[in-house]
Amino acid sequence: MPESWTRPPVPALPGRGRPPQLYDSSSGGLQCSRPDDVVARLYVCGITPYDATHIGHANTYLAFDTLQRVWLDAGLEVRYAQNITDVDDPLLERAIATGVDWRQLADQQIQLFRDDMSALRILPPHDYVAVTEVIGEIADAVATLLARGTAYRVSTPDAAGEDVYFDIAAAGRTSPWRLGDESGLGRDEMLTLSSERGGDPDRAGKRDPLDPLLWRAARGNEPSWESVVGPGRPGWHIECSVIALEHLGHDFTVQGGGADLLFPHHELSAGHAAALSGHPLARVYSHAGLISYRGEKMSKSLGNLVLVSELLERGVPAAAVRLSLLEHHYRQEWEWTDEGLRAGARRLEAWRRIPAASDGAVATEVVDVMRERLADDLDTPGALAAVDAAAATGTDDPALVRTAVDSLLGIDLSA
Ligand code: 5CA
Ligand code: ZN
Repeated sequence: MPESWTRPPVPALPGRGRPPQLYDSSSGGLQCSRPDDVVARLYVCGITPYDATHIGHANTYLAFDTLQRVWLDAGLEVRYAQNITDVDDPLLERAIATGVDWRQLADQQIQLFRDDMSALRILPPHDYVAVTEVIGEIADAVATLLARGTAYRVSTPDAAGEDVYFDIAAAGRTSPWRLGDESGLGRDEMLTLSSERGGDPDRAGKRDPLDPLLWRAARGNEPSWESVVGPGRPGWHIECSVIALEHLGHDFTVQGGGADLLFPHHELSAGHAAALSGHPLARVYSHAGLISYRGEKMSKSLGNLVLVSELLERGVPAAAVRLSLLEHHYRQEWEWTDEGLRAGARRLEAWRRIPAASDGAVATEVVDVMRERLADDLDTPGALAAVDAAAATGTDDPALVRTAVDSLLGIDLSA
């Protein structure tokens, strides 16, 4: 397993917060994220390693970092798993377009991502799993789905091999999962999103245009592995189902990612997992809003990227980047601006000088408000406002406020 990255210390606060209510895409409302036992289990979809780490990526991982901090403050333990999509079409296409070996590109970008996550003091996953490490396990899962009749083979266009597809209708009959339960989307919207986001609704020979690829038979110069289902490589959604089930089990507490993953990726990885385990994948399906830049979603394909590493190279403090993201609620969709970054830097300076004032804000009350706001669907703007007020009036215990800022918001004001 690749190393994840440096774990920042999380200081304990006096007293205890509570597990947050979280917006759940599946039920369309708030759900309590309290696990049945003392361990909260979290899976967040990791990067496809090229064009890392842009501000959109950072915002999504920061949202689930905040969730973990609130869980820890509630006295829970956290088990956190994340994948790396280190073999997939977009990565291979980028490697070819730039004349770089795909493995080298992936390794270099994974290292950059780790360094950026460390600098931003994002809590690392306990299990950080690259797809290329678990090809055998994924092929076994595809073989199981074939044996159960929830997958089928389709000849490749040159008839030299067979791809394997997931049978959505069969899975809907034989598992607790139903297409649409997570995203709530209608079929037409699903078809549009499927073709925009890596699916192939027009592929001939499929039982349903929405059936997703589980295994891509070896072709030409593409990387491929020998396996129980023939030579090839995994489809996209199955990697997250297999890695999540292996490291977290089924019915885990929260499945997370950016809102662009709601459909098809999260809906279908939940479908694969349910067809394999007979149980729902997770309790809560949580999605962070997408960040845009210059009028469009920040994305690799559009090329309108603001990279964390470039900001850090320019001398911007990582804590200022963090604050400029936390100023927005994690589900909000918003546009990155230089002014927003400057506001984060100003706030950081003000927070570093929170004055002692016996008639100022009562620090224990500041902590209570921060806890209350974060328990309400991770309302970071509300938590920031409580600290802003203390910074403006001073507080009877600046050290306690600084500890709360470190523990709950991940910002070390002494640094
Ligand atoms: N490897 C897959 C997930 S299995 C993937 O989506 N990789 S990614 O590199 O494209 O994105 C990594 C994470 O950042 C995902 O959770 C994705 O939803 C999120 N993300 C990507 N673009 C943005 C954006 N503009 N704003 C917020 N989050 C984003
Ligand atoms: Zn994923």
